Order: sequence, then C-alpha cells, then structure tokens
Amino acid sequence: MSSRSEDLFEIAAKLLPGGVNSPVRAFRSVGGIPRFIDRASGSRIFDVDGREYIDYVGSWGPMILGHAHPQVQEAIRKAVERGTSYGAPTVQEIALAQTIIDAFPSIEKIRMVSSGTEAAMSAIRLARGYTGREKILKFEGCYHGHADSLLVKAGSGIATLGIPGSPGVPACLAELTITLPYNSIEAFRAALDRHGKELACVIVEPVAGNMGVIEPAPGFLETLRELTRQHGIVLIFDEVITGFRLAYGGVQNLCGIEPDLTCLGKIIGGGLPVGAFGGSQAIMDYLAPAGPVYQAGTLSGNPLAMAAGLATLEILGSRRDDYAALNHRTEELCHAIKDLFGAAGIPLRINRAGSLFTLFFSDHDVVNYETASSTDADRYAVFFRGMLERGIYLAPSAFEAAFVSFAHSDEDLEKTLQACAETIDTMKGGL
Ligand code: KE4
Repeated sequence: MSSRSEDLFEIAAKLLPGGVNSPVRAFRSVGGIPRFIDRASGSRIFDVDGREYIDYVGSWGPMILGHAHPQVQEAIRKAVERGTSYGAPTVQEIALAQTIIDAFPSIEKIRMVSSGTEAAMSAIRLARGYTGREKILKFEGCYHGHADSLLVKAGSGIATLGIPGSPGVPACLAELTITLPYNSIEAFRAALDRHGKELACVIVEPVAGNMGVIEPAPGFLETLRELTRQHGIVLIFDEVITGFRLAYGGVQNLCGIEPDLTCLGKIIGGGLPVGAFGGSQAIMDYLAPAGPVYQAGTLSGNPLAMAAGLATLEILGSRRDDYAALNHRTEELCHAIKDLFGAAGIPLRINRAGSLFTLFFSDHDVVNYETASSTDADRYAVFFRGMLERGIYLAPSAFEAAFVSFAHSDEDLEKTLQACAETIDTMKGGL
C-alpha cells in the first residue's frame, strides 16, 4: 500500500516542477519519496503518514530554537491580529534593524528583503553601483541564492544535482563572474593581480555550508580582507546560514574580520520569509531612495516576519552564553558518529562548525568543492535512507549541512547514535 506522501508526491509532480518548490527537497540525489510534512514541534517533524522524525534540517537553518517555539508562535499570533502586511514603515522594522546592527559591528545600516537570494543579489548590485565596476568573484561550491550572476559553479542544489551552471544565465553575465577554489589563497592572489581593478566585489560564505560544511583555511579570510581593501573591492560575507548560528552574531565576530557588506537570512526571520543585507553607511546610502542603486520589495520588512525574527533574536540574545554548550553537544555527537564508522572500517570525514556538520564518505579531508565532490555521494544516499527509515531526518543531499538546534535533547542525540549504529550494520556488507 502506498504512503500518503507517495500519493501526494504523485499529485504534486503534476502541479509543481519535480513536485517541489525548491529542488533539494525532491530527494533526487538520495532516492526515495520526499516526506510531506504535516507539522513540527521542537526537534521533531511529523509527516502526513504520522511518522515522527528527529529533524536535522530545521528548514535549512532558521529553526535554531526548534520548531514552533512558544514565544515565537505567540509573537506571530499577536502580529497577525494587527494585519499581515502594510507596505509601509513599521516600528518592528526599526527594532529588528537595531537588534542586528547591535550584534554586527560591521553593520551600520541594513535593508530587509524577503530571502537570502534577494539579499545577495542586491548586495552585489550595490557593490557594482558603489564601485562602478562590473566583475564579481565567488568561490566554487559556495551558494548565494539563485540570482543569475551567482549561479556559476554554485553549491547547494546546483552541486546536489550536478548541474555545471544553469541554463538561462546569459554567457555575457556569467563571464562577469570569476570563480576560484574555496580556501585557495594562492589562486586568490593571482586573480587579484590580474583583475583587482575590475572587481566590484568578492562574495564568500565565511564558513561554507553549501558544499557540505567547510571551514576557512587559516589566513584565507584575512587574505580576502587585506587584498580587497588594497584594491577598493567590496568584501561581502554571506552569513545567511552562519548569522546567529555559530554565535550570537556572525563568523565575522568570531574571526574579528569586518566585511564591507553582510548578507543575512534564515534565523533572522524565525522561519518566516526574510533576508537582509547591511554594511557601512557609506556603501548602504548608495541604495535607493538615499542613493542611485535601485532595490525594492513588496513584502520587505513584513510585520509577521519582523515579529518572528525579533522574538527569535530576543531569545537568542538572552541565551548567547548557551551557544558554547550547543556547539559542544554537536561536537560530541560528531565524535561519537565518527567512532561508530571507525569501528566499522567505513572511511568517513565529518566537518563541523558550531552546530553545523556534514558527513563526507571519504578517506581524504574535504577542504573545497573539488574534494567535496569527490566524496562518495552514493554511500551518503544509502546512509540517508537508513537513517530516515529509523526516524532521523538528515539533509537529502551530500552537499548540505545538518543543523543541531537548542531543542535537540540528550535523548534525541542518543536515538540518533542508535539509528546510526543500526544503519552502519546494514552498510557494512553493502556499497
Ligand atoms: P534563500 O533565497 O534560499 O532564502 O537563500 C539563499 C542562500 C543564500 N546564501 C546562503 C549561504 C544560503 O545557504 C542560501 C540558501 N540555502 C539553501 C540550503 N543550503 C536553501 C535551501 C533550498 O534552496 O531549498
């Protein structure tokens, strides 16, 4: 007998391309039927067949407090009683802007948008307008949303589906995007020697999360900051995943490097559609209506999204000292998983940053897109399916991150390890 998810997926495939509204959700690279989720609470999600899962996707990052947090739900409920959207300024926009500015010393002014894609797309337009230059530089395997200029050798769904670039991006535009291997200081120096005066911006995930988790090599971010400053290039940190994830603030607070612009999303919206980009007043005031670079949005600063984001950041602000414990719990989980695979003789690398981690089935370290893409994605798919059958919901892609939340209990982590041990037993003889 087919499951309700199967039946719904069949219907969805007739109405939505691939049956989904975002490609990675379709389970294409891991096989099987995507689970249609009925509801979520805390660390758990529940599918339409009544199955319960410990959730390590967390809506791809926003749900660091866990799903349906009572205070966030209450904030949304109160906001919705006052209407859903006005298309006019509100006090909540000021409050969320101030909260983010207080957490990010590099941000003097900020613009709210409705997605991370909008944030990154707008940030590179602002950099181009501010510098009068057209070329941009990104790193292979980093994903900054699906704006044309950024869909070049991107990570996330592009890497997951093995799409080299994306049809529909005009060659004349793609040619303006230079891509380099992540963590290659030498390649970056050479590129700046050649293109330094043509570059409007360099955009980077300061901790990569879209080719799996990859931390910056020692000196990598520092070199980006030094050379972009020398050449008058806008340095953009895309902290859509890492903003308020590794700490209360961004990776920039941890490494002490101030970018010129920062992109945010996910957590700052508490699960509702939000993105933002911010930076120095000198650059941000180039943005309409203060300056000539146009950017706009019907639902930018939406009151419900502001309420959810504010409630989330207020809770995180009161728990900023708890991040260390969350990151340590994640470290312990990763060590235990590594030990299980080690005992089974299955080659594995786990890259972790804070409460983000990725399992790479590989006997070599993963430090950039080339090494990430040479790991065994088929073996990841087998592991993913085994864990899903045992009630553990991991990212349906070898090139994403797993997200541990403040809602994941000791029992959740123990159940995860038990499921991992059972899945490994089934893998020993296989692939
Ligand atoms: P959105 O447009 O999806 O809100 O944000 C784009 C984006 C920008 N920058 C970074 C670093 C990101 O990770 C993202 C989006 N992340 C993916 C998952 N890694 C979203 C999930 C999906 O595409 O379905």
